[in-house]
Amino acid sequence: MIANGNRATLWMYRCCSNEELPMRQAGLVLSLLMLATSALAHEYQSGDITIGHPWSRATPPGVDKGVGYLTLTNEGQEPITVTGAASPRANSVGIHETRMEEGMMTMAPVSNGLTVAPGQTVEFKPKSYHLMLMGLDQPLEEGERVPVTLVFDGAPSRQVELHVEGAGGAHPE
Ligand SMILES: [Cu+2]
Repeated sequence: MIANGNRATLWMYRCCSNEELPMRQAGLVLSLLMLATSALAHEYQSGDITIGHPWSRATPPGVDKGVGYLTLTNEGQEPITVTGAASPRANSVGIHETRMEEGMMTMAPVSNGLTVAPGQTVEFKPKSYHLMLMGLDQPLEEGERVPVTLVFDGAPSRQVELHVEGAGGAHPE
């Protein structure tokens, strides 16, 4: 963002194109997937945080970035912050936010983590917050379970499994 504008733009484009491209096909299969994903609903508990339905999308050949979506619900009395994530399948896992700026879809890393207030739920979902798996060792395939460890301030770290849905997959929102 500071000195190397061109590189930052390219990187953002590649990252975003991976996240947003499959959305174009999502409408056709949405109703089918709503049936499918309801059968796969799964959640995890870590301290006062509940991690709901972690999922991802299959990645096309030659793309080494994948996404992760889930919900975080804070059932406690104190704020809980997700400060980072890691996966054995990726070189690194970032917390990103996609948003509209001047009619363009852009995305940026969330620095200093994402805080969930007591009683609140934060959704990681398409066109919003997401985990970005960077440097995948191999493509994510539909039906696969991808382990991701979430690191919290205010709750113990927790390993969850992303259920990989089809490339056009969209979770009912
Ligand atoms: Cu991203």
